[in-house]
Amino acid sequence: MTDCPKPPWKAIDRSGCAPIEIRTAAVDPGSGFLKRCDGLNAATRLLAEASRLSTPLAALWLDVDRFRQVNDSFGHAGGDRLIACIAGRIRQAVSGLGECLHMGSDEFVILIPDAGGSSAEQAARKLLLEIEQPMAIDDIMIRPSVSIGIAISLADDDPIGLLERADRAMIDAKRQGGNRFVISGYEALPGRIGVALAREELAIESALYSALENGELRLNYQPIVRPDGRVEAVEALMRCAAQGVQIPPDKFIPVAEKTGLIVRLGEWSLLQGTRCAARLREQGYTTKVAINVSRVQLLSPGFLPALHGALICANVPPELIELELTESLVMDLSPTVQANLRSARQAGVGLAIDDFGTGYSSLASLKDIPATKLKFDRAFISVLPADRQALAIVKAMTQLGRELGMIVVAEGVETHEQLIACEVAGTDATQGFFHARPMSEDDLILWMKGRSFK
Ligand code: G
Ligand code: G
Ligand code: MN
Repeated sequence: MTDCPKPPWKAIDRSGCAPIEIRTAAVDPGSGFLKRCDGLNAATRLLAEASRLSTPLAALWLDVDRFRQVNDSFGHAGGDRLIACIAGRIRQAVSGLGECLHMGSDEFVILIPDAGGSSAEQAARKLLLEIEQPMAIDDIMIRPSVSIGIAISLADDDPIGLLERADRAMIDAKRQGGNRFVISGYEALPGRIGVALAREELAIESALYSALENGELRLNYQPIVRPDGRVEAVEALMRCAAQGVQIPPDKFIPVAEKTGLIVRLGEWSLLQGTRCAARLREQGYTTKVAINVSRVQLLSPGFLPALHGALICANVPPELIELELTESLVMDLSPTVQANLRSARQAGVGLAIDDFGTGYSSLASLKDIPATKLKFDRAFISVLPADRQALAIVKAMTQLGRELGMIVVAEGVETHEQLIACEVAGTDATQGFFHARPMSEDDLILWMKGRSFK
């Protein structure tokens, strides 16, 4: 490490700190991966060679997706095992092709001589396939993945510039959800607006962490009411305050989904929501609690244990819990998502398709999900009763839901006329500001007590 050229390394270290020491325990001792600064030497050497032979040198920058989540969930020993396993898989995928460097923590660089764009893409595809095989940590199967940035050397390139471009492309791959590669030059380069948005997202991410730690998350509940006045269910809606200032859910949910934090937030809402169902039950109400879940949560190997854990902790029958699945989730049913949904349903938990009618391919997916409830998007309701076409669609969707044996709910009912229109169309229940706005758990109990039905 004595000849490690510090200033250039600092330039590509996003944390701005001194280069991270390689934790040798994290690296497969047999991997033969080069150390961080030896890596720069290798890049310098290979680039000089490439320039002499007039052949391109490809740099692939890999960063493990959701590594922080693995560390948080399984501790550093679990994180180290993941890194060692991924190092082994990288070696397997690129053996003989080039040199591999462990940049420290969860980052790797692979240098492939005489490789242009298509060879580098081929290597990246192979890496993604190899790395995403399931692996077990503490009896839980996880599917690791990486984000890859690719840069191909240019004439008169310098090693730092090459690696920086690969690193930037990797960040773009991560922004697009990870488990993919981006070739430098094709990334959506953040302009000034992009930078401002990125900063806002970082601020929201940091606020979410502190809200989790400081108890600044809340669930509010909005009733879903049957025509006879009975409360069929309440929908749990997450609220987040950072030092007293509310962040709207349409801002923080997408950031939480992008960063993987939604998994922790989702586990928290499962725990809170089931506890609220238990409290309602103690008060004599058999009202269901509907909890929103994102696709990212359903892809997480910890989803079912979290659901079962929440049910056990709260001691509520699974029939009192419903999972609300947004249509974007429903449109993209991977085998993992489907298996998790089926297991939840088999355990007795209800499944509601949320915001129905606003996306694509929703009809096809209806038959693939064992859903128990269909919720129309409020776009159809807000134009009632005047819009005859919307009314006809609401009637047809109600009939469809009924025939599939689902409870049919209209969302976003704000006026008495809209309520009547929905009831004429035959919906089983309605939700919206007309009945009540989302409210705190204590307010919900008071609101329920003020009604004549149990
Ligand atoms: O009140 P409203 O603005 O709360 O909610 C906006 C959107 O945020 C909802 O449509 C819902 O999909 C999403 N949302 C609210 N709470 C949660 C939650 O606990 N988990 C997830 N995944 N999404 C939520
Ligand atoms: O999860 P879902 O997409 O269904 O989220 C419900 C959202 O709809 C929440 O943001 C909630 O605050 C909002 N909402 C609930 N009732 C009404 C309503 O009557 N009108 C409008 N405009 N929004 C509503
Ligand atoms: Mn919802």
